[in-house]
Amino acid sequence: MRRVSLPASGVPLATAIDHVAIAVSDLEAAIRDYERALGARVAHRETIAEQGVEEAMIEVAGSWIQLLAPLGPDTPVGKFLAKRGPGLHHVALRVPDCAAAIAAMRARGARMVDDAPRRGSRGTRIAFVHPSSMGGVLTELVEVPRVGPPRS
Ligand code: KFV
Ligand code: CO
Repeated sequence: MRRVSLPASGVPLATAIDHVAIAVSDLEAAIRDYERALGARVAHRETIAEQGVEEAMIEVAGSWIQLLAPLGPDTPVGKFLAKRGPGLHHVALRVPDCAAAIAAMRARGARMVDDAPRRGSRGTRIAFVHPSSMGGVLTELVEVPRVGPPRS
């Protein structure tokens, strides 16, 4: 088992906004809209079957906009779209160590969706914090691998 040491209280957990995720029903149409509006190109595409999503990543100022389309209706993004329609789905905060960030947030009373890191896109380790602890915004913790494949 990995040993986890809690960041001291008062030490910020997050080092950057890793990405802001937008739920869309038509990924190709959303890519066209975003590329035209921002004058940017999609830098990375990936299907993450465990999370029931297909993503397209657009780099913005050292961070990403993550366009997310559901793989089916009975997935987190599929249910979100049925209930609320397209829009902001989650904010992702970059952390140095996902397991340590989960432990620290739990110790501070946050309601975690994930008790252990899961596989995210780009080889990341991720965990979700429930929107009820974060002002109604689903929040993702992202540990970017220090070695390994490039980000895009
Ligand atoms: N933002 C804010 N509120 C949300 C929400 C969201 N994205 N999704 C659901 N809710 C609210 C929903 O409106 C409802 O509120 C309550 O949560 C339960 O919704 O006031 P209300 O009406 O009670 P349900 O029943 O529709 O959903 P539930 O089955 O409870 O699941 C909610 C939740 C957050 C636990 C689920 O969506 C989840 O496990 N999400 C984490 C996984 C995920 O979202 N994966 C897709 C992204 S993958 C990704 O970003 C990756 C792979 N990556 O690398 O970045
Ligand atoms: Co995400």
